[in-house]
Amino acid sequence: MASGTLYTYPENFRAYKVLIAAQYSGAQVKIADDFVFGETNKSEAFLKKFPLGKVPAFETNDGKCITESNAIAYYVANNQLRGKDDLERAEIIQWFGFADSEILPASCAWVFPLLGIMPYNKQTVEHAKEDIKKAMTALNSHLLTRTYLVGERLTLADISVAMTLLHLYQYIYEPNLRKPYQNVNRWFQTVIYQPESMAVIGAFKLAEKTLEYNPKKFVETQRKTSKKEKKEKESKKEPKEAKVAAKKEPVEELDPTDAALAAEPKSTNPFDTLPKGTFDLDDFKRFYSNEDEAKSIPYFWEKFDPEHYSIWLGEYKFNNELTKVFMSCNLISGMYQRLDKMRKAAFASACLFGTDNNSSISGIWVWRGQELAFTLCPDWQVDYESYSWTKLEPSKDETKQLVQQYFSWTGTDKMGREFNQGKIFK
Ligand SMILES: N[C@@H](CCC(=O)N[C@@H](CS)C(=O)NCC(=O)O)C(=O)O
Repeated sequence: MASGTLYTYPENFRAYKVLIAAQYSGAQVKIADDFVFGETNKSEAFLKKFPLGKVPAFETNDGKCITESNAIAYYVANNQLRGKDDLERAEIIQWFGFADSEILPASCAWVFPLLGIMPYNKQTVEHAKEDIKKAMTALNSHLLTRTYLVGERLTLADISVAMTLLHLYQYIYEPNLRKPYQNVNRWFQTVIYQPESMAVIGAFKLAEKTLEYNPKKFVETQRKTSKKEKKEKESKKEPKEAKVAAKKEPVEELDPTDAALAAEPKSTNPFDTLPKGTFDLDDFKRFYSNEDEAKSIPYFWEKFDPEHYSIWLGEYKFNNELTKVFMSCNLISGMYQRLDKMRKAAFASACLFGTDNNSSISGIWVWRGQELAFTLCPDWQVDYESYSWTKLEPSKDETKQLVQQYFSWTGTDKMGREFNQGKIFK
């Protein structure tokens, strides 16, 4: 029977696969004492045995080393878990691949920002949700007529897929979100409430509410990580005497809120990560404010840097719901306020065409970068989905005309409504 030492940090869903399999088989799996993630697995001794420095990692009592959680689980499992024939064994490998490729990357992309481990990017999260939906729908159909994923008994396929879904059921799938996947829900609960699973993960609780995104959490995680890295660097560099002296000085702990706020102006404007190019937007804004459009529009084209900036037409999607002109103007001002941090590298002229109960909103936007800027920051995502966004080709005459019209507040909208009011975002 298999026996050996498992290296892992606590509550690692990958290690759970191994530990549950061992509960079924009776394999003697000892969890390594004093394991410190980021330290033990980066030590020379560990890397000698497991060159990637990843966990879980398993060392048999006679010194053989195995990595990859599915492989370790297979090693410590019994025949029932491994499948009764070649077909079942192939199917189990198929479900390992399904868990690792179809569920895991998308689950991490969705869950990790909520846990503050990764920054939030709306587009990535929306993609992840779509991917998970596809995987869950397929899984749900497969389980319509089956109790377990492979054959008639619980196998490693069930353990591996269920553990990979653990975070989703723990942090995301509140009752409404999990409702479309009744077969998966039933099966998942069958797997996790087996005595062998409960001996490892305890009494698992399905999410009652989806965890909410808190941007400060990520900043705080970053702060802790960089503080830890800094400490490590310092402790590597410093002579012993200096270390002893430093110990006497208490390290000042920043309040997380202060840390989040303090970090903001320096490092959290997403535009800071994009190359500046040659277009001095502040200079253009000044010129535009002080000069007539007859001068400022040619000035714009003279200075505009198409490699590092892009031009967009934003058109409000719900014009038929617009009533009073002043209310529509408030809609634009409100959006500008919410996008305050975007001013740093963006400029816009939004216009309201028409009159009360018959109007439309649209605008020309210019910002640093070639992508839709709103996706760069969760704070910028309140309004943008109410608009359709068209990227304009700067060299085209059509673009020149639109810039001319919107920057000089003239003309009509597509329906022939006359220009009424304009607002500049600068
Ligand atoms: N495919 C591997 C993935 C292992 C893995 O990525 N482990 C992470 C923690 S859960 C790790 O040790 N990361 C440390 C590192 O990348 O340096 C498995 O299933 O065991």
